[in-house]
Amino acid sequence: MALSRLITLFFFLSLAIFSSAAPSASSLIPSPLNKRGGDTVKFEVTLTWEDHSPNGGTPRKMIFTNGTFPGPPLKLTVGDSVEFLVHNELPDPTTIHFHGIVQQGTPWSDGVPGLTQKGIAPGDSYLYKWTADAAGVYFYHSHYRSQIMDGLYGAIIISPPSESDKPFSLISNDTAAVEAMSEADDNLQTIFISDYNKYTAAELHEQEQSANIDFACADSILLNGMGSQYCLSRGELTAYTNPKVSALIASVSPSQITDKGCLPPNLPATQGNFTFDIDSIPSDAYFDCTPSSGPMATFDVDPSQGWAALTFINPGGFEILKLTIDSHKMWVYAVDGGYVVPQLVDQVTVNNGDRYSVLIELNQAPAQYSIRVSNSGLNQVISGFGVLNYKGSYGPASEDPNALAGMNFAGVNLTTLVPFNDNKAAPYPPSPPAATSDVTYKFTIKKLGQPYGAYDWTLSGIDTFNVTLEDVDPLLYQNASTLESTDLVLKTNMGQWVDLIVQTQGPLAQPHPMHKHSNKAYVLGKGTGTFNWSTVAEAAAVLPPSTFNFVNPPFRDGYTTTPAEQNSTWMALRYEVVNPGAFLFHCHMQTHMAGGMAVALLDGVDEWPEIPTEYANGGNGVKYSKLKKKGKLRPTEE
Ligand SMILES: *[C@@H]1O[C@H](CO)[C@@H](O)[C@H](O)[C@H]1NC(C)=O
Ligand SMILES: *[C@@H]1O[C@H](CO)[C@@H](O)[C@H](O)[C@H]1NC(C)=O
Ligand SMILES: *[C@@H]1O[C@H](CO)[C@@H](O)[C@H](O)[C@H]1NC(C)=O
Ligand SMILES: *[C@@H]1O[C@H](CO)[C@@H](O)[C@H](O)[C@H]1NC(C)=O
Ligand SMILES: *[C@@H]1O[C@H](CO)[C@@H](O)[C@H](O)[C@H]1NC(C)=O
Ligand SMILES: *[C@@H]1O[C@H](CO)[C@@H](O)[C@H](O)[C@H]1NC(C)=O
Ligand SMILES: *[C@@H]1O[C@H](CO)[C@@H](O)[C@H](O)[C@H]1NC(C)=O
Ligand SMILES: *[C@@H]1O[C@H](CO)[C@@H](O)[C@H](O)[C@H]1NC(C)=O
Ligand SMILES: [Cu+2]
Repeated sequence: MALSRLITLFFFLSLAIFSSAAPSASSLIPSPLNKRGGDTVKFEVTLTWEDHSPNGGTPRKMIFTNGTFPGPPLKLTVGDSVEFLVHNELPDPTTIHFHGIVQQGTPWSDGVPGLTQKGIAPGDSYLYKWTADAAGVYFYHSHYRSQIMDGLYGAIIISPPSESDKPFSLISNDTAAVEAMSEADDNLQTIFISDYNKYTAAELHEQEQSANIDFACADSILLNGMGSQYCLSRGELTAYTNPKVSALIASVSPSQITDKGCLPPNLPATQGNFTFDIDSIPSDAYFDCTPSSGPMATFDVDPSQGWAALTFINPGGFEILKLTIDSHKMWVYAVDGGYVVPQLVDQVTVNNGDRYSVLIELNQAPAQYSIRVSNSGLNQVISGFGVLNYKGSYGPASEDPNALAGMNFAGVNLTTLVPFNDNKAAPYPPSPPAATSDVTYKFTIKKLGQPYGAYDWTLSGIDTFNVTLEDVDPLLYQNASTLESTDLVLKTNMGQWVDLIVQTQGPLAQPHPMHKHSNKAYVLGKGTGTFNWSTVAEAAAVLPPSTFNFVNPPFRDGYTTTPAEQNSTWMALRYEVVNPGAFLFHCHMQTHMAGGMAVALLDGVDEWPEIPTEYANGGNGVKYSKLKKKGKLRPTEE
């Protein structure tokens, strides 16, 4: 039945390819806004609350950024100074975070409510100012509650200076090919891959509270805001049920995944020891599946160029996604914006918040190839699709798509696939960490447990970073030397090397895509069991040498914990304190972040920054004189 399913899916694909409803990705990307480096580049966007249906189903309210979802890309060159002015015409407060941007010397522009600013009230504006320090692909997104799930995100592409060191000669000795790869990188296309729900972020949070569940069931997987809702037959769902899931659902009746392909939410094995009230939520939140057909994202590539570059970004609410491209291998050459020693793979997993840049050799027949994006977690059987469209294409790639597909709708591999190995993502050029650290902080990810809800999480192992902390006076604006250190507010000094040990708690724990604001951290190592040592040095003295990599470890801003299937797991990160300010360290699953899985790192408390007058006292970054002229912005008190 997998075969018939694929053929049916292929039929959907073909329909969408030939329907005029499918816009091409390039038509969504405005012409470059800037091409020179070292300039001040100004962006101005308005956020509005619109009726929209990205998957052809019932429209819902979504956030449009300047009239589009996803928002317009910001194209920059290393060295540019950015001014990003946002007008909030939403019914709720918001903030904008520039994900992966270090904010060196501009911590007040990091966009985290309660840490670096207050929420931008409806009707107000805010001016973010920062420098494009490093090349790569980043993205901007809402950082207020779990508001990303309402659609506030857009790409940031920072081009390197013209003569920069790229890793493409590690892929080929042919100078023409290396040139073509560099050209492809300069013209990369970004692809947001994301889960989508017909309910708003606030509605989903209410459902979590009323049913007492940690929500994890989507309607669609979108590519650049386009997709469909697919509903499988019961036979297909049964065939696609992972054996591990079968064991988990044996205790509920009926013992099956839902029509939407989801693990039922009332499972103590996955949710913990809670009392659920699943009848209190709409039946289509988890159970009923209503098929709908929306546009399919198409990515045009020109085989005469030899190579094409794509960067996948996952801004999604809770689903970690893996992808394959029919008939094509991918050279992964950048992770989280930083070049890596390239790996030739068939499959890439993109955790929430992460970016993976791949080069594809355009050496196949000129046709249309499916980009398959599938949930990688056990929580749901679901996929979304896009099209890689060769210029001069004769149509869908083959009469027998099964010959081309790497994985099925459930994400199960149909051939032996080489997946990208995150643990071997060596930075290019190499940039090793310090051999030892100055301070170690330990965290334990778990639910708080009763009397709290099944959606309340802790990262510190003690307290939840309650969303009400988003509404207090920003930590950055306080005197760091008098601020109390707690399990949720940790202090470091300038120049220190800091180790963050993140532990998950077995017997069953899902992977958590952690994200650190400001500068990147090294992933030194991961392990199973309790991290019983007080430092990495102590652990390294005892554990096998292969446990840690002090030579060329991954250097990135997203770090996903190893799932626990029995024992607990741990992950050791190391970073250097280079940028004083208040920065969040948190899970990028929006449900988990809104559930409190976060801590604040007060970096460089010994060189705590002085706040510019235009941001102080509740200011919004706009100088008073300018405002008076425009007459439209809230003035800064001076
Ligand atoms: C948003 O729209 C305004 C008005 O059309 C335009 O001036 C501005 O450049 C747009 N911003 C971006 C980032 O495209
Ligand atoms: C480049 O050529 C050298 C010498 O023949 C060979 O060892 C190496 O594997 C080649 N590199 C690539 C990327 O093909
Ligand atoms: C589950 O919670 C109840 C309290 O509501 C408690 O009596 C029971 O011991 C708990 N069970 C487990 C396995 O922790
Ligand atoms: C799927 O991948 C696994 C691990 O690489 C491999 O053992 C298995 O044979 C593959 N399945 C198929 C159908 O090729
Ligand atoms: C978060 O704060 C609110 C308001 O103070 C409180 O009602 C709620 O219990 C808190 N949640 C947790 C998990 O502490
Ligand atoms: C911060 O607090 C310390 C200790 O009370 C004090 O010495 C210092 O002057 C304060 N700094 C500022 C900028 O107010
Ligand atoms: C860690 O310590 C705990 C409690 O002392 C112990 O039960 C466990 O076996 C230890 N684990 C390892 C890997 O040493
Ligand atoms: C789990 O921990 C126990 C005790 O520390 C150990 O004997 C066992 O090998 C571990 N299992 C796994 C899968 O790591
Ligand atoms: Cu998480």
